[in-house]
Amino acid sequence: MTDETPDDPFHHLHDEDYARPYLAGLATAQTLVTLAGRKVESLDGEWRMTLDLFDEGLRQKWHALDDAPPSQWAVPRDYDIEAGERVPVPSCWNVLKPEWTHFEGGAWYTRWIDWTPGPTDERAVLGFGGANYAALVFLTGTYIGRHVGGSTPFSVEATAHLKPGRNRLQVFVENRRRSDRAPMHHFDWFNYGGLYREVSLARLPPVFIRHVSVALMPDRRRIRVDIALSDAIDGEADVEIDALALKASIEVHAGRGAIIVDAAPELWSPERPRLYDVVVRHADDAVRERIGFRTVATQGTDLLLNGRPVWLKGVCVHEDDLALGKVSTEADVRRRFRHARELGCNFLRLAHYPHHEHVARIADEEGLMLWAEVPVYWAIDFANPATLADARNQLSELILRDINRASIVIWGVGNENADTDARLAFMADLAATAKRLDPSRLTSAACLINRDRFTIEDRLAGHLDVIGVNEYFGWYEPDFSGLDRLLANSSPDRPVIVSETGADAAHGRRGAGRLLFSEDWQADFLEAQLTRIAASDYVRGVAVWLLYDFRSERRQTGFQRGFNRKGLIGADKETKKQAFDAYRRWRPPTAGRRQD
Ligand code: GCB
Repeated sequence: MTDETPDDPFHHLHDEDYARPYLAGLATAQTLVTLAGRKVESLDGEWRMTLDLFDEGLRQKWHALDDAPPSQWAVPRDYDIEAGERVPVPSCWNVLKPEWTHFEGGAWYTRWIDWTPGPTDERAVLGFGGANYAALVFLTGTYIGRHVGGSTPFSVEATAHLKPGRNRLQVFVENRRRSDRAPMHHFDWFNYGGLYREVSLARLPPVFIRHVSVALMPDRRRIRVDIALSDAIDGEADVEIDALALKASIEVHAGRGAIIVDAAPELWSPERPRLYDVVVRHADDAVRERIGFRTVATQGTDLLLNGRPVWLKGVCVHEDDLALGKVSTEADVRRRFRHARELGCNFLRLAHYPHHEHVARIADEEGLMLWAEVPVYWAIDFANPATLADARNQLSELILRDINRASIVIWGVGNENADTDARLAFMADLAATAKRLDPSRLTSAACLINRDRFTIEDRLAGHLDVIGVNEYFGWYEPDFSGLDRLLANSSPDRPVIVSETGADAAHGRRGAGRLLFSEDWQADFLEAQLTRIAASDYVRGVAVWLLYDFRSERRQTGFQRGFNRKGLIGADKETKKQAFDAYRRWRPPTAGRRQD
């Protein structure tokens, strides 16, 4: 990929086609290398960052400038790496300086890599955990790849571009809200920007393992192992699970191989989240993972975990932090899970986009079940093929990243999207994509309610395993009669999860009755909701909206002040509201207690 600067120094002022050189080299699920279970060099730490509201760096090709200090410039410049701010990576710029809080635009991140070449045929891959929303990657002046989609990982091969010694890595990250993106420009959370997840560099052999998937078959007596290599070669790989005395070789054709082997692992469950050490090898490459084995399925309106009916008592959570924005530390994830456990939950819905990779890893260890989803939220540009390609790619990257996580039981393909033909085709495509990439899990989405007939009614439901329903009767609607009618009128042929219900409460606001934004009404509302939900004979789970208050610019009353206040706990992640206790006391129906 070359991008030569024309001789005319003012060419960039009139060139609105400036993004053209950066269209090639799109990193997708096809080019993703799962770096889990490998040794990598971390590129986190201090980087330089320069905001770029006008895409000026792309217009002027800032990446092509050398590192010379201003004293050595022959002509003036508009960019000087050293004049950039020192910022930590991962981070979101919105929380680093008050004047950057609402910045929506681009930013240039720069750091240097000292490269000592390894064996001649070694390959080097840069791994990015997440950059919101789009990113362009440059190595010492050369454009080497880009990515779109704000919450999924991507890989860019750097083999041909790394030189012995000092290399300059630059990433241009851009978080504009646009109608053709997923999410589009209107959503109920905060639009954090930046290189907000880990960056790493992996040294890999000439042919390396791109992905591995190890899953229990529905009969729970066999394990299926799939392997995908970087190159379409024939050969042999092997899998080893010591604790099961399992060792098998896998024939690889054109870079892909699969094997099904007899095995009777102890099953992973919330009560006993047993994990096994699994090693998959190909030539000099090895991927090591800790994997739990379980099955999830539906039968009529039942949800089955390991063949047994299960009821999901859950809570939704956003990736949002007063100090860190969208950065999730391990301590933050563990706190989330501690609070979920305190509530007696066995389930979390990770709203409304893929959360950090370690969330599902820790949930595997701690025995929590997860719903993970893509931000196909509200009024997506459903008729736009590029938007579909983006959403499908985000879903594929999420699935490839987390395919070995027992905790994830549901892939969510969307949330509250208006019922049009274009939307049905778009989301049915996503549901089919999820099934194709991962037949071992269930699909769902927050579906629609017919508000004339008060029934759960959505043409998409036929394409999903589980029907999600977000409903706020008693909050956005003045009473619960709509919920009573909805539950009585609907007769779904598959399990329903109330994928959201909740009410706002400003901490400390007290009062009797339906006093909006009071802690008391939030708690009373929840109790009224849960009593009705528990009495239904087809609802198999609820995910209360939500664990913590979170930033949302749509919410500007005195009670909200830029926050959605439906948290059972405040935005400080400490101050519990009355409703926390109400939900903690509530016991879900016994799974399998049903009238059908
Ligand atoms: C919803 C949305 C969620 C909002 C929530 C609310 O239905 O799915 O993203 O934040 O309602 O608080 O209104």
